[in-house]
Amino acid sequence: MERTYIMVKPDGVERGLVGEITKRFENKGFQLLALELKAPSREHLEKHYADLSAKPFFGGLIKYMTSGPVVAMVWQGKGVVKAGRVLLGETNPLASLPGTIRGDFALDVGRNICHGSDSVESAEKEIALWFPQGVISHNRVIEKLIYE
Ligand code: 3AN
Repeated sequence: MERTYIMVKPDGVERGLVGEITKRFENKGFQLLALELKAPSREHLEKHYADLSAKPFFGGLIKYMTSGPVVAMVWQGKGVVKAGRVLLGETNPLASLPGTIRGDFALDVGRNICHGSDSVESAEKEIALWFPQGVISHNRVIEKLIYE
């Protein structure tokens, strides 16, 4: 079953949006496999955002991401990587439709509340980086109400 890494960024935690974001993934039917409030180091975030290291906003991004704790989560379910990105909205919140997390709660690309893996491959890399101890696989009794 597909898994993705979702993270509420420091602005989302500070603004009290952890429950709101988590609720949307639960409502959709996805299954929570891991959740932890973390204060990642600069080095850890530089690994997470390694693909963006040449971007002009990289310094500001790392500074913002170390400005407070984040909530790291792993969600599982059918098509969860792509569907998670749909729930989040576009990178630029102003281009995000109402009904999406960024569309409903954010204005600025540099304060866009949440992160979601952009492919199955990067999801597995990010899950290994943020949860090296592994996640909790468990069977839900409601599975037959969600999947045909
Ligand atoms: P996404 O988070 O939607 O996958 P990425 O991976 O392109 O988008 O960017 C990662 C993060 O870098 C974004 N969530 C945002 O916080 C920041 N970012 C992206 N583009 C910009 C930009 N033009 N200016 C400032 N920050 C940016």
